[in-house]
Amino acid sequence: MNNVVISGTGLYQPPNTISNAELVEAFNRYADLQNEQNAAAIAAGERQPVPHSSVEFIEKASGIKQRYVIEKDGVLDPARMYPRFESRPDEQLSLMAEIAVDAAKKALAAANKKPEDVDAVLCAAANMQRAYPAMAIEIQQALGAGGYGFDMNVACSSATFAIEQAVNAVKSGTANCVLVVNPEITSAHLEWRDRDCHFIFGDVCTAVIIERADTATSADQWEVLGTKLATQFSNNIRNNFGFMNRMEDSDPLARDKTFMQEGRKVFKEVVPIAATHIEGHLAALGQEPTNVRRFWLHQANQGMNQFVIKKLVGADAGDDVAPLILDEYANTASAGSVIAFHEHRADLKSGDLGVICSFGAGYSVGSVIVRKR
Ligand code: CO8
Repeated sequence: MNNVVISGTGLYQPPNTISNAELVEAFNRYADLQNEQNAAAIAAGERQPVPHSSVEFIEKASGIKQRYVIEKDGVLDPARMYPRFESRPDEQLSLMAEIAVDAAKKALAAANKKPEDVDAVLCAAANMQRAYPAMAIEIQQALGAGGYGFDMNVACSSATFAIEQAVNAVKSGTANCVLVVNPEITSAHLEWRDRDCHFIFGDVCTAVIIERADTATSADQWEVLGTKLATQFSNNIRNNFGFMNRMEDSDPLARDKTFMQEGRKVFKEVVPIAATHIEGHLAALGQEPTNVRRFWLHQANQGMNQFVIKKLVGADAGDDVAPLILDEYANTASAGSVIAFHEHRADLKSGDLGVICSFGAGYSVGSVIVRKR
């Protein structure tokens, strides 16, 4: 069995930001427009008016202050309220592959690796742009990597679940160097017209290089001590968009064809699942939560992360223990914990222990325990 390290990470950051103020302003214009158009039905009590959103609510309930998006104008157009993407010819790189290639090149440079050193590409994200051919194979070709590639989806836990596949492949010797990419174009599957969730998500792509410890040459290496995955079925986060919709004669624009959640139930149910999972994983490796120098947690809600850390170490989570990136990026589905790891690890010292942990739809939870070399 080979020892395995994470030897580099990369981040694609979209060119546009939307502040809460801009988002709320556009949403409230949309609400006013709807209410004007439906004034008679509202006055007759046949329809409820669309209520206004508020910056104060968003910041207090979630901790999110802004989000990055690939396309901004369509989202902020009250007559549209979703991004504008142009369809591309089959010969052109798809949008998911394009942002993944950008993040992958940065991760390869950080890991001191060439594309031809990579012998597996895993494209792991909460939604895929198409069914086939796999985006991972498109990315493999665009980079000039070897070996094989495949797509996989475990919603918000896609990145940690892919890291486990990569770690096992390298450990067993079926691959030497694996690229995991997480292109999350969440703006395309968020319902921007729903006040309860319009503020939640942002676009981004992360990339991680996982390789044999004896081939790693980068200055910043993280030994993977263990990975642990778990799932438990729940309908509380759901999206019914899929290839069967047409055959079912269901409306492709119906509310259930984009992200839906029972946010409060998710909050309550997922916090104990995540805390128990991390504690169990650390215990299996003979470690206590208080031995962990840093937790890079899933970035869905500031309060959720505070509760998870309180359950684990019995204290409030400062940024030094569990850094937050969701104020800047919002929830980026599977990429959130990887962005936190990417941006908040430079100050750790050799021997320091860290936990990367995702949790979300499924339910799913995945943890990766690492030690700085
Ligand atoms: N402005 C003003 N008021 C609002 C707004 C708003 N924008 N939204 C809701 N309100 C109101 C509600 O109507 C409600 O009013 P009332 O009390 O009169 O009924 C009140 O505010 C409170 O509403 P909530 O109970 O919904 O508020 P919460 O405090 O629960 O906060 C959150 C809502 C922020 C959504 C919170 O519940 C949360 O973050 N929960 C956890 C969610 C989570 O972790 N989800 C994981 C999802 S991500 C994932 O797994 C990946 C999925 C795949 C990716 C999909 C990409 C698109």
